[in-house]
Amino acid sequence: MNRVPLEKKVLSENDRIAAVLRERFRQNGVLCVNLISSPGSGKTTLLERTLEALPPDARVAVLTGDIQTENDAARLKRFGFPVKQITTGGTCHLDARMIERHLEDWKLEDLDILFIENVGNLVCPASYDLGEAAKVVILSVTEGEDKPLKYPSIFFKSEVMVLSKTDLLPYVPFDANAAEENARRVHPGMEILRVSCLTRIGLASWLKWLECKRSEYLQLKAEPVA
Ligand SMILES: Nc1nc2c(ncn2[C@@H]2O[C@H](COP(=O)(O)OP(=O)(O)OP(=O)(O)O)[C@@H](O)[C@H]2O)c(=O)[nH]1
Ligand SMILES: [Mg+2]
Repeated sequence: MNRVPLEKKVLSENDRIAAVLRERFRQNGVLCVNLISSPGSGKTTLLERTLEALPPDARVAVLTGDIQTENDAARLKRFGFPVKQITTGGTCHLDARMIERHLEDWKLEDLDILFIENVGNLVCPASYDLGEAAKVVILSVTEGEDKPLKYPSIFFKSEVMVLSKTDLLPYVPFDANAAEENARRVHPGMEILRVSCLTRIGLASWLKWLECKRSEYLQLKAEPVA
């Protein structure tokens, strides 16, 4: 019996579309950030605090993915920026085709930053390039310090880890230093930001990271492609 290497084919098709998206983002100077975490780690809340902190004329948009419901889009639309929900209907990750389709009626030249909130899952989203400039992994303090060791791929591929819900540290048996050590065992030198969206402590470091990333991205854009 001949076996069809379907997974490989699907992934390479995804990579092809992601490469086209990455080039479109580059040409239009759009920093695309892909937020990934387990369900409920605080992706939407971090985006709420981020959108709230931006000036009303900021050129940002959000695509937010979930298996079901438009709940996250409804939460994020309140800030007045363009937001679209991607409902996957069962698929546990976003893929590049979904991003391409949901960008159809947005003009990329009108944007500086595109946030993508992936479906809550630490496994599958790691395998799907969406054309983003950076993946950001969020680990909340209620999840256990060992998660970077158990799900290394996403911690290895993410540029930064946001350790979220740090306001809960006094109430949970979670060793934040051990979690950070584990993340850096998987990804040496990884940048880690401790953030509480409740108290807003650490939020400034996240906003600063975004600002620096955007400047760095624009500098790269200005350099000729080798
Ligand atoms: N204490 C505390 N709770 C938080 C914080 N950030 C988020 N939460 C709560 O965590 C819960 C889940 O937050 P969401 O932002 O919906 O998480 P999510 O990652 O977007 O969830 P999915 O999209 O379903 O994967 C909500 O009840 C939030 O209020 C935080 O910094 N501190
Ligand atoms: Mg969410």
